[in-house]
Amino acid sequence: MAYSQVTVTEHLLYHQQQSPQATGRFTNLFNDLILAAKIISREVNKAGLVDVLGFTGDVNVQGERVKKLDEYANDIIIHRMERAGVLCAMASEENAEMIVVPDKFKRGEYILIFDPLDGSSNIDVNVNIGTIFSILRRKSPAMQDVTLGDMLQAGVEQVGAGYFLYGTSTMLVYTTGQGVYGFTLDPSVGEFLLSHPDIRIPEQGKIYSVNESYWNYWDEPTREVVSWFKGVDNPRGKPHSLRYIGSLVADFHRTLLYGGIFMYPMDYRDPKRPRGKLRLLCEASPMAMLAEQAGGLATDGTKRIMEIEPHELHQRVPLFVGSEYDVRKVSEIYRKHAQKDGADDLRSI
Ligand code: FBP
Repeated sequence: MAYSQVTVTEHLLYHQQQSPQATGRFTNLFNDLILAAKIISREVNKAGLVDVLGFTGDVNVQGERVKKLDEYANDIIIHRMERAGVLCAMASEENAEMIVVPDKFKRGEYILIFDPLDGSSNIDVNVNIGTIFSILRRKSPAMQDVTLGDMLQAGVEQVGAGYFLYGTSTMLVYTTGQGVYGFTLDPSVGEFLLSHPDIRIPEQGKIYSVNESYWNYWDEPTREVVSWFKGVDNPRGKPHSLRYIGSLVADFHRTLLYGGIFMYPMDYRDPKRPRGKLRLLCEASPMAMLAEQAGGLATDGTKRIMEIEPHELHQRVPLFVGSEYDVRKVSEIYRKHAQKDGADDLRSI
């Protein structure tokens, strides 16, 4: 059977047969997540025709004005996943606190952490946006109340991660630790069908992606990193091309397929609190698992994103993700400066 006729459920079941302790509950989780994404995709596709563009008037826990579609996507995912019967708790980029599944619903051992609509600055201008998700298993015993500790797990603890991309077509890209697979929604049959089997990131890329308008807020090492990608001192002897969409899902998707590097460095826009923008749990960790499963790397400049122990739900980190050669080059430059400053890994957390 041509691979483009393989559905996500069939693909999940096939991979589940490889793991003896599989129960089918993971597939149920995915099926409900996919239904939520189909509903969001339908709304995104007709965004200009229905009243879902613009702001709700509220401000979220990140201090950002909430977009109507962001709120819509958040509500759809929480509504669907509370009823999935396999989760005990969730965390959303839009909600300050963790979301415990009410006990009126059947619960399970899984935890879903998600960014309901990534790339919110692009929603109203019809540029690719997406939903990013990370799946964990609770650590505390099932009969006890689920705790924040169950949410604050390092990337290496993820049992699954991925994103839905709402663009020229709607895609699902995911991993359960056995490689990375891309599926495209065929609206005529309403199914995500396998379109990109076993995705591998090219070892070295030709593209770098960063918002250079923050140059004045970067420290010297970061400026040297970005300058390196504009230089010719690389095996190709040519500068990398610059591409920046401003939606992490879209910039990451291009990096996954074409190679290169996506960077969101730490910056000093807030001199008292230099930091990255992207969230560790619902953005950096899932993208790191995908990148590593596709043969790439993901760091905060020097430290592996997957090994960073989270200490708060909406913790932010610098992110450098993509082709192995390019991400290693970044670490090399940061380490050189760290050693010059006599500091060891100043930058990791
Ligand atoms: P949200 O849209 O989910 O808040 O995500 C943050 C984000 O939009 C990323 O998708 C993107 O990579 C980044 O912020 C763009 O930030 P900036 O406008 O500072 O370049």
